[in-house]
Amino acid sequence: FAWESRGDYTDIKFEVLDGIAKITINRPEVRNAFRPQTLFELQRAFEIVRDDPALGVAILTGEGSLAFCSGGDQRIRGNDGYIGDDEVAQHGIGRLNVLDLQIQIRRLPKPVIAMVAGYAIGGGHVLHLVCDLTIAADNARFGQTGPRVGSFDGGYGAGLLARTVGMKKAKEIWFLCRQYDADEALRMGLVNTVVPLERLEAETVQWCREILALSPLALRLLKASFNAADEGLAGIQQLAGDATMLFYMSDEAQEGRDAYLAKRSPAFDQFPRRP
Ligand code: 1HA
Repeated sequence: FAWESRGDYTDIKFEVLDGIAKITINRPEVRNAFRPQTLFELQRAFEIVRDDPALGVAILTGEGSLAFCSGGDQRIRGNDGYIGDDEVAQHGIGRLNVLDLQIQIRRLPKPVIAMVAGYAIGGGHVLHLVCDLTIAADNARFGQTGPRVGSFDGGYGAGLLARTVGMKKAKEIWFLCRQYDADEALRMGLVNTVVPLERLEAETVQWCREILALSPLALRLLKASFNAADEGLAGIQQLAGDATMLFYMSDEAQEGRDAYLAKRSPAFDQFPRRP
């Protein structure tokens, strides 16, 4: 595929093609483990995906075929989080900023597909989990390691996993820290499909193209609806925000605005009180 590179990043690659954004974690020497900088760059890229009306779907992936992402870079894990080289880190303060990225992916009003070759492990496993769909290569391996390395993600990592594969299986995954191959992941509903490694990108792009042929607003409202109950008031806020956007597009809402600006009483009588 003729991906067109966008922006200037050190830890990721951001590319686009015909309405598809491809965001690649680019630290293959550590199985695409992330550091704070990686996550800041991912957030910047996803912000662009959200804001660019020409982009309708995003792929999140890892560089190379050995790993999607192996979670937090344990070499720079301090005693309170992951320590980068930014201003905050100069004070010896660590971050857990993958949590911000998780929320951003969940809230992004466009579908996000995890394209997984090799390991999706630890915090990297949670990243595929928060994506809307996951397409796995036949060499993919999934698992959590938290209790082995002294960590846990009791938020989406635990709760969303239980909603995805069921409570018993989610507890097994977290309590035993085993690895699961692509077929096992497919059987437990953790991924949408499994394809030969050499077909991974072609298949993922095909799924993206099918999505791009569909109504953007319908997809947006569906994603918000799927997530709303689990997000509590923030989920209701997102859905209600979409309702507000649609309402703004109506004559009725525009009458309210126009009347205010014209300093006259709004003429809402012309609009039906619907059953
Ligand atoms: O739980 C959280 C959080 C929870 C709440 C809030 C925020 C959180 C943020 C992060 C996390 C976490 O991600 S905790 C979990 C951290 N990750 C892990 O425990 C996975 C560690 N890695 C592995 O288990 C394995 O490397 C692997 C199964 C992914 C791949 O195994 P493989 O193919 O045998 O390769 P391996 O030789 O182990 O790794 C290749 C190189 O990459 C090694 O470096 P080298 O010896 O060549 O110098 C290895 O050390 C490095 N590497 C791999 N993963 C990481 C890593 N280096 C740093 N951090 C890593 N995560």
